[in-house]
Amino acid sequence: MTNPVSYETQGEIAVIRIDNPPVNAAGQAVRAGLVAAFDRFSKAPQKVAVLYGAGRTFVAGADISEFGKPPLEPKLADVVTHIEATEKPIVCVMHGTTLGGGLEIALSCHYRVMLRGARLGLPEVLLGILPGAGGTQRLPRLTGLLAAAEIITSARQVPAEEAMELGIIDALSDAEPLVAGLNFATELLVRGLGVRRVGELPAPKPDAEALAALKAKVAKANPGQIAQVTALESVERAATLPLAQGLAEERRQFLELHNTPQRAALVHAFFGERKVAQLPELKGVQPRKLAHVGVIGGGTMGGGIAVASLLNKLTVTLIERDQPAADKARAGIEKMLGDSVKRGKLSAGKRDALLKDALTIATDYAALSGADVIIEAVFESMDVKKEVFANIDRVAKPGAVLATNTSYLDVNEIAAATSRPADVLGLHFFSPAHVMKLLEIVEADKTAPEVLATGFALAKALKKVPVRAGVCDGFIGNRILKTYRTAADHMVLDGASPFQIDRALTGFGLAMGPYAVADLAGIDIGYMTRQRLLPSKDPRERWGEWADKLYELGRLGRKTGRGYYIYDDQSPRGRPDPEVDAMIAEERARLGITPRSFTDEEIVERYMAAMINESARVVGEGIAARPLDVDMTLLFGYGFPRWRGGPLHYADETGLDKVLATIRTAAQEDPYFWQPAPLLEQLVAEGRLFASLNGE
Ligand code: T1G
Repeated sequence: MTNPVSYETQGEIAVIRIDNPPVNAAGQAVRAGLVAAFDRFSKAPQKVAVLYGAGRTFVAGADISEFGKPPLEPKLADVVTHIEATEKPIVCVMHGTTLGGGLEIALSCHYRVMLRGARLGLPEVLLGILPGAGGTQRLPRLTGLLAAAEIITSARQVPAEEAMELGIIDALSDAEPLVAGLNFATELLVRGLGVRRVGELPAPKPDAEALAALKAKVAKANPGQIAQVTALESVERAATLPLAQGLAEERRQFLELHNTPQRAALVHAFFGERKVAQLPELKGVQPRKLAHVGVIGGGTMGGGIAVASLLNKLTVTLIERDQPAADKARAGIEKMLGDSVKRGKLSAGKRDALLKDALTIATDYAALSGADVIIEAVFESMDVKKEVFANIDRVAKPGAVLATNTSYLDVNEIAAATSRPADVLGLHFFSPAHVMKLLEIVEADKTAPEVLATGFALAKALKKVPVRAGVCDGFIGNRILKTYRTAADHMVLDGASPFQIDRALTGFGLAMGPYAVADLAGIDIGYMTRQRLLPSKDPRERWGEWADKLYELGRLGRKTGRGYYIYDDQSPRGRPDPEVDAMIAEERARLGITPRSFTDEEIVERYMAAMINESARVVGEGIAARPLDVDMTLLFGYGFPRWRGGPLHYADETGLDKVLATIRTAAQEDPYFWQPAPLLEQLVAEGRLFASLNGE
């Protein structure tokens, strides 16, 4: 392998360049290369060294793909100590995103120049670890404890100008990285300045009160996670321990965190988030042109899709059925864009320009003739969708991609309503469509590869996390949701309360429990699903009717102030309702069920077993291409905690035999619902993990 760290000289200046695309990650070869380069510099006649990165960024961190594997020498922690100890001055140039170990390398250099527009940060906590190469000890020596603790626990990327104000860098530059470095080095030579080690700066002042307040805030914002608070405590020690001891403690805790399931889950999420967009079968397939999006239906979903498109530089033509509906749709879009302005994400001028130049709202399908992709977001009814697609077929230009935003209907049947089923696919957005990251891209039987690739290209343009799904009722996410929600309903029938279930699951880390989610989405949605599935219901299926009664009573959730919970001034986020308990008790009596108690652990175990089992079916049937596709679906669309990696990563972590045992135990009470997924049984029999199906 060629050495990614090169060494050249320009007169009295040594130029050390890291060239390890795409992001100059500090893998083993870079680390070894840095040690060799600085050893060479120490012995060379050059008086000052410039360290910079080739390509789009200085080092964006340690090489995450080395995590969880046997450590390779030299360790970054030792490399930075080695760099800092150099007896001649070193200038580091930071461009792009200097993150994690990259910033730690920069902090071990004696001077730092940063390009305007560049950013820096220590995002390690997002991977379940803390900065392990001096970040928690050196950064506070430059910024003070509180600023360093805030940067590290928030993982945010600090803009160059702010880095300058905080004293993290010595100069800002508008030049190219190498030129910026050479200019600064020349100045050092002229002024005769020598080494200036961050590690030798006085320790930052203790700030117990402010840090305690920050710690409480951080713990509250990251429930269940350990890295943030551990990192903060490490920063705190910079005030009390000498550098060497502080570094040793940091290292100890880094290794501890590195060995946790949280770290493994977060690294799985990091790579999963990127891998979902890379379907092996789409390698080399060119997407079609994508500049003009047509949207049919200007309700919440259609409006959200239009806003997402507008915010990402696409032109939008939206169709509504008549002028009043078109006016309403425009008002909805204006409001959503207005909210972006309020949140500081969009300037008022830009909003006005988008509304004037990039958005057309029409009532005639003919206006769609120029659209590259047409997304239907009308009422969820097969007859309505078929009619809409027949209309689209008449006006869409040849080669336009035709998409349905259905959340469960058969995309094959919809495609058959057109003369060009190869151009049709599902694009299942999640509400609100301009906010939620997940996009299920549904491949129907006849969808052409370049049409699927266009779906992925659209997701990229909209900055969404795309997951390919096959056709079935509910695709990946809603199909799995229906199953785990059913498991929860069964536990309620058997003796748990909705409140206990939600509490147990939020304790596990879910953003919300299933009943709080149902109240938010509207109880009518679950009701409609049950009504739709009623005709195909198996006689062996357990079916509690109490939830339907809520619907019949007009208790539709938050929007009516009552659902599973009561929402009012006293409890804006909901409180349990004795009336609901009474309805459940009545239902149990009707069914002859003697309620039993459930522990929170048992609730989590069963709920997760149901989720994992259905996920295994979804993978086994090819509805999801890989286990990681299911994991990312749940992470980005269903509030599953990132630090648990997704249901199938969690299953691997828990032990598949244990999950299967839970299913078999539950099957003794209800053999119909708890049928083990063949794929789960197979993996257990072969002693393999879901991860073995994720590919390279
Ligand atoms: N290691 C390995 N691969 C990485 C990587 C990294 N640090 N960062 C990015 N990649 C890969 C990524 O998988 C993708 O690959 C390609 O680069 C482009 O990334 C001791 C232990 C830098 C802001 O957490 O935040 O230092 O999918 O698509 O949108 O204390 O990547 O093309 O095959 O995301 O332009 C701390 C993580 C590490 C930074 C660029 N650093 N990376 O975003 O491109 S821990 C991080 C990012 C550490 C020390 C500790 C972003 C980015 P592929 P991309 P992008």
